[in-house]
Amino acid sequence: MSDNSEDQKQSRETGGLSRRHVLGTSALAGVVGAGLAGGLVSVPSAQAASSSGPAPKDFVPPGQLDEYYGIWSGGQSGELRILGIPSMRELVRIPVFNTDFTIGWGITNESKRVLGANFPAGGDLHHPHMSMTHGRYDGRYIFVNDKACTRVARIRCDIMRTDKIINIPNTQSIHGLRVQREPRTGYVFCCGEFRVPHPNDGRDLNDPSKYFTVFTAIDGDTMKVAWQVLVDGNLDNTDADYDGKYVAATCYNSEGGVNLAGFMRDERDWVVIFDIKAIEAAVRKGQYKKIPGSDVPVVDGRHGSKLTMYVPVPKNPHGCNASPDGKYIVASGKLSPTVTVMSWKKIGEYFAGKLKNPRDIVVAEPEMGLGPLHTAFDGRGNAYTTLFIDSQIVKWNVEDAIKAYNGQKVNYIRQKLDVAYQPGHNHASMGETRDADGKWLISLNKFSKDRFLPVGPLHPDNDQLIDISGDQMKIVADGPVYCEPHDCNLIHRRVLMDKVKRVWSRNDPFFAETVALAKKHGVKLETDNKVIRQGKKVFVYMTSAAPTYGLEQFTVKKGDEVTITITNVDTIQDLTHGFCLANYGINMEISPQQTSSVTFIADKPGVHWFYCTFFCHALHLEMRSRMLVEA
Ligand code: K7E
Ligand code: CUA
Ligand code: CA
Repeated sequence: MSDNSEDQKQSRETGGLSRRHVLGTSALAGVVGAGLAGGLVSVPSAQAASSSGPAPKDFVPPGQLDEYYGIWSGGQSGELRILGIPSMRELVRIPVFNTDFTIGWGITNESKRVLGANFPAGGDLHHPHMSMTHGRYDGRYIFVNDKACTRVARIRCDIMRTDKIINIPNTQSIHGLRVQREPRTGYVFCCGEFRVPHPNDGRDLNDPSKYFTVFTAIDGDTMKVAWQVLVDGNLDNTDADYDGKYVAATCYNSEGGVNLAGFMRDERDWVVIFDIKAIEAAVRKGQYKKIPGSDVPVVDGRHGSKLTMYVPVPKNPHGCNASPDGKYIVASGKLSPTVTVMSWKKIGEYFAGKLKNPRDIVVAEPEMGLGPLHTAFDGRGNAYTTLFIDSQIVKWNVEDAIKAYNGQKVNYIRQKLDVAYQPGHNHASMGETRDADGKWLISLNKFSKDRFLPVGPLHPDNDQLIDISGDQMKIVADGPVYCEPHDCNLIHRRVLMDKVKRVWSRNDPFFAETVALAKKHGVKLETDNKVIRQGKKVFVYMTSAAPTYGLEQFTVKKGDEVTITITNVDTIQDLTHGFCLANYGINMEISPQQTSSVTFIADKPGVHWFYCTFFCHALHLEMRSRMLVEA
């Protein structure tokens, strides 16, 4: 349905606005200008760039800060990444389900307490979402899912560290994850994607009639499962309303299939909608079961239940996105060229018994193009849907789509923009909140093909920055990223900047257990440098202050269980020390005012230097001491 000349016009526009091109032009102009003025030819400064024509919209001059935090899924890396937007510069990586040698995630005792003792090797992180209060980001937490190992984690925004990870029972593979918007988060909703028997202990292997999955609500404050809902079919993506009443999820396997043909058999699947208040009431009244092996209330939300409704929608829907005006929930069709627009108000009427047919809540089903996956919103009544197969983003108007559904002759499509290539999620700045500001859109493209220098058969993804502030979408920049970010949030810096700590506070709960153990040992972490032996257990306490550790050496015996606890007594921000123990595979970060600890068996006798791994001082290389292990 895209008009050819329109497409050509757009590709002309996007071609003319590539980042390389614009930067190249202004750099050249800067050089020419300097030459004409008789000055030295130098690297063009920010001023030179802006005085020689308009700076590209994503240009953030040296020393200036980005306007948005980009909270990026790290995909198969299991980590979360934070970018500055619009510059697309990566600021930090936050290990979540993965191990990380830079900060010692998976190595330090503090991280192991979060990960659990026998944590799996990695995770597949798809969906990061910040906690909200009254439909607005509140800067407390970011919640993320692990599709690989059926887990959900919470990241504390003040220190940007993972502080809780939990396993979700009675399902396999958590995919969709969203937060309760009203009154606050509150619940973290997550979708169990794979159906398996429960208990999954080998007794019912190849009897799919015994397979099922559940929808889960986690209490975001305690990180305990509050309740689960047994559903028909499976669950893919989810999103909640702005009133705290309902939450919806797409299902692509209504068939209960166990292979591709099975997942695709029927022409329709469904969106399942959960009545939060009714579920809470059922749990209060004890109308639930517990599934052997877990201790969480599971209510029955299968067909016929009053707690849920099943809305038939075209084949294998995927993305599930609530509009920031609080009115609609949009399911993207994937194998159907349509998206289905549903009204939260009508959902309320259905649950109140005023509407009989679940399809009565559908207010529009506009055609988009091939492979609609996810939809974003600009807060001005427009929606932006990715088309995976067409490699496009469609801008469309929601109210016009509703008019067209009601038989009026209106064109709801505003623009189709080619992206490079095969987009999955997109995300608009503040677009999943009441503060949707319609400035930037990110298209998270799965394929980059020829857009970057070749780096081997594994290509980076290509995340494109799109200016949506005007009538027409305009691509401003390409951003290569290590695959595979599925999703991101664009969060205005006003939400976070003042909440993020620059230096640890000494009473941070992140290392409180370590501090409590030191207290039991009678150790004052900020001043004491000593070794305490309890049988075969040895506790080594020391400070770090650039450029020395508090101990020049300590001695243990082969086979001892050694716990090294280091407190960085430096107070200057950015003055991080490290602790790397040679030939023991141990490294950890100790940032200003932080206490970090690690426990290991001293199984290799001899001299082992430990050294600082963060360049903290002119004498940083000299910041090293010895562990002597007696044979
Ligand atoms: Cu569409 Cu995991 Cu959000 Cu990937 S999911 S794209
Ligand atoms: Cu301390 Cu380098
Ligand atoms: Ca299906």
